[in-house]
Amino acid sequence: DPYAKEPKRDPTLLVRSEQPFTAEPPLDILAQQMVTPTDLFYKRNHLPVPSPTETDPSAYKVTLSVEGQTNGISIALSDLKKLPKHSVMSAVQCGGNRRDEFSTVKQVKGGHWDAGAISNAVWSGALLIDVLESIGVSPSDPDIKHVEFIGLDKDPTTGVTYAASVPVEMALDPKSQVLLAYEMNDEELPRDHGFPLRAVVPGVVGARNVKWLSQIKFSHGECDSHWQQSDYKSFSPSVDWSNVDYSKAPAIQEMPVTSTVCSPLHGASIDASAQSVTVRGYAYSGGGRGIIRVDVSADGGKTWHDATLQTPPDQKRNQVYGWTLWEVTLPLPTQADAPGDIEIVCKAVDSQYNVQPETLDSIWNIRGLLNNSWHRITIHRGA
Ligand code: MTE
Ligand code: MO
Repeated sequence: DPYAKEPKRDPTLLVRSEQPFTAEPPLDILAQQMVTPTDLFYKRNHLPVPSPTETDPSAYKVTLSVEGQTNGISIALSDLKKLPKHSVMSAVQCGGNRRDEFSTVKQVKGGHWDAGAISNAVWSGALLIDVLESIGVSPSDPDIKHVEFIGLDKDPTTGVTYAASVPVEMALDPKSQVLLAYEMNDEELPRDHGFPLRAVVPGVVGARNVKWLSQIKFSHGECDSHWQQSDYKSFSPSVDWSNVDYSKAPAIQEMPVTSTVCSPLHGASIDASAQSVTVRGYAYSGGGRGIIRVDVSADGGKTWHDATLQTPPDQKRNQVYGWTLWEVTLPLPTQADAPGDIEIVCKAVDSQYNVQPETLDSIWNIRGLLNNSWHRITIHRGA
């Protein structure tokens, strides 16, 4: 049984799949802290977690190669740890976060996700650019266009390994702070998050943050894995499984601006006489774009209230990789105007004034990816 040696997990997590393991934290807990406690960080494995023998840190190494240049140079984990330790706060978000909402429009294919397939952590490790310098590899050849990250986790039937790539100019830009991370929130990486080493690509969709990292390849072409070529791409709402052409869409990298109401929870009841409610949530945008505003409405978007933002500390403009938490005391419509259910809506604005689309059906796509439409929840006035 390839799943016999899976790690223990926190029972607070809402499990979306047991094998491979996929789980998200309850939203009201998720938005309580800037840094998500490691046990509660969402988990998305496509394959069994590699065994402790395969990931023995004393023998662990990662191989680097440049297409047309080297046969590969291996660096031991212990040597990576001798390089300067760099830390970056970065949210990781799955491209399928908020997938379940799409099914209210039309069925989508993919695992279940509410809005908790995102979490925020401080990652520490060696900068990819420092690693290259330390071994004297410089992929300056203009034909090198991509960096492939290859994991150790294997499909038990096909033997296929998880892998993904990012554009090379982004990976080598010092502002990107691409890390070979061996720590998460100041502790060694847990098994579910890639122990003992993972790629952290700040500002980029979860799928490229390859866990159990074993090889890095500088290549002419993009990674040819299923997850790069035939998944994690989005299409027009009119494209269906009979006419989809995966070669026509680019792989998702930076994700669009999004926000979510995390508390109260959808379906919660409030006091019948309440005149306001405290609403909290997260907001995030990819590519290092910070959040400059979150608007919240209790009347379907006729009137909006500015939330107070808690932005990630010490991050420079266009290098804002952590998420933003927000909170607002939202005045409620009178009982005469809204006697029963109240809909709460939020939308965020990022530093480049990108905004979220209002409707879900306008961005519907077959795999249910990139749902950044206005987030809506309903609460009830108590009896
Ligand atoms: N890396 C490996 N080796 N195997 C995987 O299945 N899943 C990817 C990415 N890296 C995956 C991986 C996906 S789709 C996501 S969303 C993130 O890891 C999830 O990271 P987390 O489990 O640390 O939250
Ligand atoms: Mo993902």
